[in-house]
Amino acid sequence: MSETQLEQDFQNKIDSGEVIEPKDWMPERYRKQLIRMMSQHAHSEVVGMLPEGNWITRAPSLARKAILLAKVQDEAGHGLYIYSATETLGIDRQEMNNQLHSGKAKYSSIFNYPTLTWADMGSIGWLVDGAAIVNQTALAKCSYGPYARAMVRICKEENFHNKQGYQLLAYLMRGTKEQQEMAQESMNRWWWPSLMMFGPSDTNSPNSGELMRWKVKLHSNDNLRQRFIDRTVPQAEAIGLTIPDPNLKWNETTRHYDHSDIDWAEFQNVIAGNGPCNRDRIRARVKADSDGLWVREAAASYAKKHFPN
Ligand code: BYC
Repeated sequence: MSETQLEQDFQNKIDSGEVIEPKDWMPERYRKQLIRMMSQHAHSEVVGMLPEGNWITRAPSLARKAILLAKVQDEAGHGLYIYSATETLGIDRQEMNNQLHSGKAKYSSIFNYPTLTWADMGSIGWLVDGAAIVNQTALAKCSYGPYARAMVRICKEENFHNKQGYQLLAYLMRGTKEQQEMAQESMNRWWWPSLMMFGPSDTNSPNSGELMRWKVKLHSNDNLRQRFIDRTVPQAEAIGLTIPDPNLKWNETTRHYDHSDIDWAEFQNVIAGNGPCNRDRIRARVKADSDGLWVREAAASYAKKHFPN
């Protein structure tokens, strides 16, 4: 069968809603796009452990510490599911890590911001995991089976993350004046970077057209961002937090919130490697990789000896 015919059949499968599995024929470009996007996602989960891990030893109570520990461990698990799902496309984990360390592969811009106060644990759970849920609920219906299935479980866990973050902030908002100010100050810092998680605006998103044609992405970046804003504003109001956007306003005609423009120069700067924590994050991951080398070598040697085939 000719390449053109194979591509046509592939597109027909996608159009009729069939799921693509690892052994199915797929265009090389589909494979490459998935590897790019899924490895970026897996790296985000693992790098995302760093800003929250920073607060485990400083959690204000045993219960908060147990919750934070469980959340950070969940993120490690998410990274592992997605790395495994990405390996079904013919790339191995070490190669993905090498791409992260060399800067070839990205990870979410959001994790290049520092966690300065305890309230940031609330903002990450509520806003960052909240944004991730909106994005990942759509990805759970994407055309690539292993990715879609990983998303189903991940979304369940992200819901717990989201709720614990919101509850943490709600608790601070019922507390002292200082606690309320800490929560608001944290919200002020995390709101705009959370909106940037959805990627550039639709008119400036080079990968969206292809990914939507292949139903990897089911909704555009702006569409998902708007969904996140619409569901988050009433939650902020309910606990007395103010969204740091003077132009935020409910629009009766569109039935969505209008908002100010996003500072895309800041976004581009962060994804180019110049955010507040980019260098620290990569340094931490390179160190973890080299510190863990002896474990990987020992495991490989054990496997070779005991399971030669
Ligand atoms: N950060 O054409 P576009 C979590 C890049 S972690 C960095 O729109 P696409 C959590 C993009 O890669 C959840 N880079 O791209 C963990 C592309 O550059 P390259 C993370 C970004 O792929 C721990 C260029 O900009 N979720 O939940 O169509 C604790 C042009 O963009 C970003 C995922 O990774 C960004 N924000 O759409 C708590 C979801 N945005 O690669 C929570 C999976 C764009 O060509 N990924 N870029 O050099 C996606 O859904 C899509 O890849 C994106 C971007 C919507 C992010």
